[in-house]
Amino acid sequence: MIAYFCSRNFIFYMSKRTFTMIKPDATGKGYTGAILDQIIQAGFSIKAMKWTKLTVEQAGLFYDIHRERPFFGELVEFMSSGPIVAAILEKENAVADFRKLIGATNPANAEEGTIRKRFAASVGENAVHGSDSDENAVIEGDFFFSKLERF
Ligand code: 3AN
Repeated sequence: MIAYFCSRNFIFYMSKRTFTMIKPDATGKGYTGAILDQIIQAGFSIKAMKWTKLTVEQAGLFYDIHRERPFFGELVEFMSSGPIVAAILEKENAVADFRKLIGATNPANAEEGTIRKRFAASVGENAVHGSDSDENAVIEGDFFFSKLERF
């Protein structure tokens, strides 16, 4: 993590890492290679990666923050319906730059050329996950990877 100092003596932090998953819709349609290629071409380097499948319980734990939302059941069912690729990615300004690369949650609102615009079908099945904060990037990376599995 890098500390940046601005003129009014505020200190803020910009993490170099984010966490992503390629979701079951995208792995099932054979988009994994193309999505990884777009991520790497955008300047992210892979610091940890695994191909795995979540149980309903594991998907529920990962998305615990959304437990009260109306789409929670649908979300955990979908996220445990097939294989996913989980990865820790590194780049300057990783969280914000990756959110930009993937596009809006609803692919219908995503900018042209973003991963969700290219590969996602709907707001529920939207091809990729990207952490929404530095703090969640650490929590989500720790959910999937031990110290031995990352560098
Ligand atoms: P994002 O993944 O863009 O950060 P969140 O955090 O609002 O979006 O939602 C987490 C996940 O929940 C989304 N990636 C999507 O799969 C699912 N989701 C969000 N909104 C809906 C919805 N209205 N209906 C179904 N699933 C949704």
